[in-house]
Amino acid sequence: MLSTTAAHEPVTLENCENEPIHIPGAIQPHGALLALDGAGVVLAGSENFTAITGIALRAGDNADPSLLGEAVAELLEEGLAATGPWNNSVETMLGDRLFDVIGHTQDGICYLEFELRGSGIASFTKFALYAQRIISQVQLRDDVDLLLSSVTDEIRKLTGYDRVMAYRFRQDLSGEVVAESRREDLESFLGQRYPASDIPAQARRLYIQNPIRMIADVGYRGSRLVPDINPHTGRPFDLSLSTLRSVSPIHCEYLSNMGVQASMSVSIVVGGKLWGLFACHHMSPKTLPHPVRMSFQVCSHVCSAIVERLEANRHSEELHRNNERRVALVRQVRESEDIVASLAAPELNIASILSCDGAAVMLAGRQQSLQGDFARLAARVVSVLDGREEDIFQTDKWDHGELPEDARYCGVMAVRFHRQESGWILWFRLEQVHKIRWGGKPEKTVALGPSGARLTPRGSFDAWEEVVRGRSTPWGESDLSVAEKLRTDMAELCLLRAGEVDRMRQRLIATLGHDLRTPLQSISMAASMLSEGHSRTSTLQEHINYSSSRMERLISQILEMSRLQAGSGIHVNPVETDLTTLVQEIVVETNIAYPGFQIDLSLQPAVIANVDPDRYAQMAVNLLSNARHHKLHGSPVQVILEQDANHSHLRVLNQAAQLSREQLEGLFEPFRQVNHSAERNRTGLGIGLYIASAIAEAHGGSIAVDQTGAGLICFTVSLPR
Ligand code: BLA
Repeated sequence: MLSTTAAHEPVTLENCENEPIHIPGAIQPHGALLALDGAGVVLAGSENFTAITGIALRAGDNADPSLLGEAVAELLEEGLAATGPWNNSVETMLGDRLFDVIGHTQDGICYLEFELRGSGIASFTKFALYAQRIISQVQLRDDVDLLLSSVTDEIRKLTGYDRVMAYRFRQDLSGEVVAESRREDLESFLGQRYPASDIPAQARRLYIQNPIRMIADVGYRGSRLVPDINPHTGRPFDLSLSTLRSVSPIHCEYLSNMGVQASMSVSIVVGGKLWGLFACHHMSPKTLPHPVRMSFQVCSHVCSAIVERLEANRHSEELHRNNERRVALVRQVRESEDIVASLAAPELNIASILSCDGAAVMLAGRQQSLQGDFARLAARVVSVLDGREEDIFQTDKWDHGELPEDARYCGVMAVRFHRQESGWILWFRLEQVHKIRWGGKPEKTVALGPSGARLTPRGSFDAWEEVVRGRSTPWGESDLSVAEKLRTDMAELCLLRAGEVDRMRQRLIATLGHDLRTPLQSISMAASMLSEGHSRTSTLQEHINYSSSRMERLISQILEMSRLQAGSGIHVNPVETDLTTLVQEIVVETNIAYPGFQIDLSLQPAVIANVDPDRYAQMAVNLLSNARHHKLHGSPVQVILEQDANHSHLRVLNQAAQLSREQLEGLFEPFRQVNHSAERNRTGLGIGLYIASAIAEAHGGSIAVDQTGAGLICFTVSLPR
């Protein structure tokens, strides 16, 4: 065996991937090779060329048709005439022996490879029939694993290898034997894992260019190309597409450590990427004739196409399902003022759009968790991610280090949708302790191998079980795609809201200028009267108190408003509250503040619910204030409190001017009253109902308005108890 690295630095643990396997300068000796330039002049031939083919041709000779025989001469002529990439083959007798002559072009060089057809090969009709059967069978399968296992069975019948495996690459490029058909006396490799470095990157890349690799006898002595440098270019010959290419000696060593004498593999390419391999082993030397290899390749192609279809179907079904939920979630958020609360709403939320064991949303210092309390975990993750550039992050092995109780959540996916306000959506997955059956201990060792003191592939392939901790189920492509899309949607929504906030702010400033002027004027007037020694001090005091509390109310509404508009919502602290008493107190206070304002009460006794009492009071006050301003002159306001199994209902009714449906719907939008109410609400900004609806929403409840034909308008707040 030749060391393919003779002209290069020796292969070590570090440079395994640097071995230039495409330019070994030699071929396997079960065939012979000729490289010709565009004029049909021999650039190089394998040392064994004449011995194998009986044709006397050397570098520098013109490839005379009379020497090559008619069939090969025609093949060569076709190859030389080809303008683009070309390959073809013929079956021909050279002397008294049957050959497959396989031609291809690369970099303007025409390569002819002569493979001796062994004796005792069954009729090719049989192989064609096998291939046909495999293809018709695989088309019926709708499950990738079943498909691969029936194909490995059939391929073993087709090719006669002792072991045929379907080897599937995982995300980390390690591989797993997912289907196997083997000679009965051989131990099974099914389910075993092999590290990525067993098939280094350049070897994987080569599979995309050239789907087949056959090693006829791992103990071979390679046959050199003479010369091994192209005299026209001064560069070695690129044998990437050759069928006889001499393979990596390290890999041969690996196979013989496994007890394997001959191997063959065919790539399974899905979506342009190397998805897996059919890998065959034989315990004695074995050459698979070119036509059978081609049947194998066709089967593998069909199989790849079906795997691609099945995977694409699965992927698109999953994506479709998750996307539908995502679209609904975004709609829900769009219709709500409170981004955080609506992303974490009870029914439809971030945890329902992809599979996870918990989720959290953070925005402007607010946090809400789903399926557990993730406040601390989320804060920690975000503190790490906030400093980074990227807006999307995922891992299946987050190391929580000093937070042992959180360490179980090692799957983290995070998307940032708001940079300034640190808006993040996070999903968590629990640790999945699992076992991997490695085909031998995955460490590489440096030892004295047949090719000297250097890295040797491991000598033992005894299955070795590794218990993997600190890992979750990895996030899949469709998880990532849904998360990415949600991020974009939310970022857009925030941008849109920012624009709205800007417009709102301008209107607010204009309104403020007007509304704050009145109480300010009263105060300064009262103050100047006081300083002039006015006698009715108590009335003036009252005046000042009234005006400054109005200002306070305006200012607190503005603050509330800007928080709501920033999307950070209203924060509530629910505690068990006696609503009957609370509403009663509010009504009494209102009566004191507005003598003559008639309120008819109908309160069900002992309505108890989990609410934030301050917020609830604020909401009730806003509703009463709205009723007071818009009721028809002289008509009373009715307040009803009742409950059913799950909800408390607060109703505020008053007789009012008939409103259109559109006006009714607009009542909860800020500033609407400013726009179309003739009689301006002179004490507020017209955002009382807007805030009331945000409070109801923050409690997980709702607010509704209705008007009967008789003009009776009814606001109903329903909160879960
Ligand atoms: C190539 N390694 C390969 C190939 C396979 C494997 C299938 C393709 C060639 C072939 O079909 O034989 C790996 N074979 C496996 C595995 C199983 C199997 C995992 O049967 C499991 C049952 N390999 C090493 C180390 C190096 C290495 C340490 O273990 C490098 C220092 C290299 N493997 C290596 C190289 C090739 C290879 C360079 C390409 C061989 C070539 O095409 O020249």
